[in-house]
Amino acid sequence: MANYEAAKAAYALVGIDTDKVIADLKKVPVSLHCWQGDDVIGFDHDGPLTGGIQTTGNYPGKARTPEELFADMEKVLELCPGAKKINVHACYAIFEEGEFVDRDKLEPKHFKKWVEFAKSKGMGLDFNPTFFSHPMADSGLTLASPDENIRNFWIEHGKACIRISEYFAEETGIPCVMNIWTGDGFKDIPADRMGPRMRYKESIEAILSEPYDFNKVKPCVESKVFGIGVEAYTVGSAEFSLSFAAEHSDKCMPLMDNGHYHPTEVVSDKIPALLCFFDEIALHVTRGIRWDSDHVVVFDDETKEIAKEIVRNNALDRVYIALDYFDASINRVSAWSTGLRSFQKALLNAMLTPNAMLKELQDNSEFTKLMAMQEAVKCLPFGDVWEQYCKECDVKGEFEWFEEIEKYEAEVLSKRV
Ligand code: RNT
Ligand code: ZN
Repeated sequence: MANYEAAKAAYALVGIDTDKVIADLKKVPVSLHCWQGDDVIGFDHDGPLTGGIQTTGNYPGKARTPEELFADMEKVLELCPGAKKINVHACYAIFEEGEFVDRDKLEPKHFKKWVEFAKSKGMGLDFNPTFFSHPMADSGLTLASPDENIRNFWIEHGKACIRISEYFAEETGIPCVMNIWTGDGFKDIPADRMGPRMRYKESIEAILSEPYDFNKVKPCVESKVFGIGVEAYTVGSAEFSLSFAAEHSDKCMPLMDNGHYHPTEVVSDKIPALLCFFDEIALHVTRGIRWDSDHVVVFDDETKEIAKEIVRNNALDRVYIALDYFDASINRVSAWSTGLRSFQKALLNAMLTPNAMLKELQDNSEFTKLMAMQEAVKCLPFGDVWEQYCKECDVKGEFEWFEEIEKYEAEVLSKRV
């Protein structure tokens, strides 16, 4: 408490009201991806994860059933401060005993348990059609396939997902972001790069022809540079996806995943570029080490910079923030919580930055002082405000929450054999 009072005074000197920042941050939703809990497997198939993405590691205790996944997510929610949404993938459909329908036939009722879970916590839901880990995706092409049957199957899946997204929005009263990502591409040099892209364009347009209210359902297209086994060519490249979203900005938006660019490109710089043209954009926050490795998000420089670009451009209500990482080599509940807590820290750090003062220095070309002040800001007592934020959110502090993980592992996860 004394620490917080001292921190509050230190921030007041640079014009920041820490009480207001804490109150404001409590309202910013971050979407928590359900797929960290079971290595992106889901409940509708027995096969492996495909589509150019991979989890590595074999840490014991992964969730095998909806009940286990819900229990694990509940633990994460309890350990992390701030407002949350839950991000569900279509392969996490929950069927009745003995029931099964394929992805093109999914209905809202298959996600009723997700709605109940979200409603019980006052949270919204986001959604994703699953265009991978399925026999109809085995050729490496789904919406871009030259085979009309395959394309139509996946178009029907996309349309079903729009209906499910609308159901989520209506049930929770909170808009549902529905992200379209496929791993469509080729391992080696293609003979035709444009044909698949034209088919992809028409297929996504066909999905978006399903009627929906854009105030409730927010479809996005996620671009990518390459995937494992799909190194030479990706249909939904950056230029393709951005152009698609621009041409259809009345009914969809672009989604940037910060693992999906060349290693020296940064999404933090792309956020303000896109905000000049799009009313709303969406993000997948991840941490790529050398490639789109989807390591757990930590409180590192680029994560901080991403949050800063959202906050200092006053775009907290224009950027839909979702997490997207999966580590199977460590305790999954801890991985989940570390990532969410880290992004919360990045948001808090951005909101505690004297952005107006720094901007003025830039606009006045006072670059020497700007550098000195940016370094000085790094020494403000951020940690004390973070502890206060956790306390106000009824969540354990930085050196306490891990005890809960150890307890949960001993009592719950280790018994899953
Ligand atoms: C893959 C994309 C995509 C997936 C999820 C599971 O590279 O980032 O968003 O991670 O759909
Ligand atoms: Zn992603």
